[in-house]
Amino acid sequence: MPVAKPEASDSRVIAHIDMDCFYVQVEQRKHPQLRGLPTAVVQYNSWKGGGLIAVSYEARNYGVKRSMRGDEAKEVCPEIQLVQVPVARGKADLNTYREAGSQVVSILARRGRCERSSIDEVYLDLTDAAERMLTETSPHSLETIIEEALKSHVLGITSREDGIDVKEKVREWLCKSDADRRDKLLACGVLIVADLRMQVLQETQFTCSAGIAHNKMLAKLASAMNKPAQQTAVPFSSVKGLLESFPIKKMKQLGGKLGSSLQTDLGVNTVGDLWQFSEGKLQERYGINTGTWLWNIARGINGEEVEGRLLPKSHGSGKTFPGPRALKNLPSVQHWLNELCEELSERLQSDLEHNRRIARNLTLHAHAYKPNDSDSHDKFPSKSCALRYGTLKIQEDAMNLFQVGLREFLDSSKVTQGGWGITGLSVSASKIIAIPSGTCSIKKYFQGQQPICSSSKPLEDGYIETTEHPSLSFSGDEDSTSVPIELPGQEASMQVPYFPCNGVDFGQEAAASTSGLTFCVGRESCSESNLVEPESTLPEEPRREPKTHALDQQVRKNPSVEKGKSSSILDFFRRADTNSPLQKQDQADKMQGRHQSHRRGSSQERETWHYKADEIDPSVINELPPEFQEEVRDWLRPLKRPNVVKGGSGVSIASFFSSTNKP
Ligand code: TTP
Repeated sequence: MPVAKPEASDSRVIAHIDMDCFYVQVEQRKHPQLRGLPTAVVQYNSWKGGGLIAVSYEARNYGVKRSMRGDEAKEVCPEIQLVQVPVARGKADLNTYREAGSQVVSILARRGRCERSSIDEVYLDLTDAAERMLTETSPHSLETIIEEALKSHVLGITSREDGIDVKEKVREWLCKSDADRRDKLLACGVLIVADLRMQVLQETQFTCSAGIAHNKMLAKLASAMNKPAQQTAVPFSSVKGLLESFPIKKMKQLGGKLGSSLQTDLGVNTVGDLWQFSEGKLQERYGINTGTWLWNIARGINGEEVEGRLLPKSHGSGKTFPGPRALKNLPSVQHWLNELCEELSERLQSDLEHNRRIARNLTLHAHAYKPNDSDSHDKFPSKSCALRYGTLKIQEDAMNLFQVGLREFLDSSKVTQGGWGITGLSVSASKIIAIPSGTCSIKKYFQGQQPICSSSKPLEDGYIETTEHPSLSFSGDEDSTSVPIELPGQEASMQVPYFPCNGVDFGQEAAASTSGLTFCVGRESCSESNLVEPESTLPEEPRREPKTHALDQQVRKNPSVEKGKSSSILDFFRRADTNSPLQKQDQADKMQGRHQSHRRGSSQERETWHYKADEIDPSVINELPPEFQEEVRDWLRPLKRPNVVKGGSGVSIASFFSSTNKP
């Protein structure tokens, strides 16, 4: 029987942390009276008491399951507390849960490279921290080991039959001075994770479970083995025992067709069953890559790195329309797409403001059926295009994508003939990148702002056909598109009514965007009335209440700005850059002939540049003439970030988790 070949990665220490019944815990923190009670979070829809999406462990003890509806849960557990998931725009609003997840991530990231893999799951690479601990304070030299670490499950070392001796066995294993180096490192990982979990509990009031192993795959398997509020370690010597009887379909990426093929074609039901097949045989059957991958995972070999990523890889907003709620016409699709895009746009804006990140790709996914068509198993094709910032643009592009997908799905242009239904819609923003901070020249920064224009025209049948569109390239493959970026903020100069200005006015614009700077050069004084753009021709600004912003306050405190000194700064930029974004925008508008009606009147009177203060690298300010440097530095003063909420004082994680609610 083949044995796992030791690899360099065997000496890594990887942890997978998974929050326990996460949404329930978030709700219980909000409503402390629910702590310890059987509780479930339900989707807002009220049919049969709503669908359960998270179930507390107390409720699980009564037999309540996630697949149940609220009414069913009440039957098996009459005292269950059902909490509705927050709703916004007619759909579940997950922001509270996302923020709670971020709070946890910020704590876990203290000890090693951290990858946020879902709303409530994180991988940590603790190799460096474990090596440091082994050198400086090796477990065998410690006088006391924290209680939480002693309660760990160590596969192959502890078992239920061990009874009260378990902690002693764990202590021995943790402190074994002649252990294999890999086990010593793992023992350090166990101590570090126990400590981190205690910190999470104390600072957030949330419990979590963890797996500690030599790679991501094993750590993930282990974290689910003992829940809630416990941790499980997988020493190298226990890998074989863990995998031997592990159901093949429960392995990551084997829940679908590949796993089914292994079962039906090769008679493989557990990971151990795979051991009889050579790598060559598996390659012959499934191709070189998949064959090797299967051979490796059967032996617990997985070299996948923990990516250093604290923020999500993408943003998405979706909604399902089951049964009779299916969307059956374009106006209803448009309505819901607008809602989803508005949410997506808000999240993109927040990501930009808080994390200086922009997304470059917009994708539309849908689930659809064709009741009048015998071939109703066709999938609605996902469609992608370059992401343009601004709620209206995202809405417009998403609708275009939907219509392209629908045509393909229906395989004709009979979109108006009905006979289709949409049971799920989602929009997502991906290919997220950090805004480069090393702008090598402030002039280059300003020159780099390229406007990108789009056009679409209504067709006679009432649908939008995308015309030549430099930023729209349709593709079913999210990763295949390489597109120009329309930087956020470019549309903003056309979004809100301008205030009269003679020099610089930051009032309304800065208030509308938490980090926006508008440079407004007056050629002659402007009146408010001729600066307000007709709503019908303008892209829409996300609906926000104007608020006073640090930048705004700063400008008000700095009379030199109001006296028009900044128009000289702009003169400086304009002299330096005859190909300014403003001029490019004008040229683009002329070429496109768009917004003529509202721009004609205003562009003769003033020009507007809009930049995100956050995007300007402070180091380039030295390139400005000295008289402007201080002023610009003031504008770019960092904004305050909210503090992490602290709370909770549990001493032991298990003692925090009620165990008195068994039926
Ligand atoms: P999970 O981690 O799958 O589950 P959980 O945290 O509720 O419970 P466990 O202790 O067993 O890990 O999901 C995390 C959250 O994601 C969950 O609290 C609610 C939400 N969720 C859904 O909204 N729909 C779903 O289908 C699933 C699986 C989760």
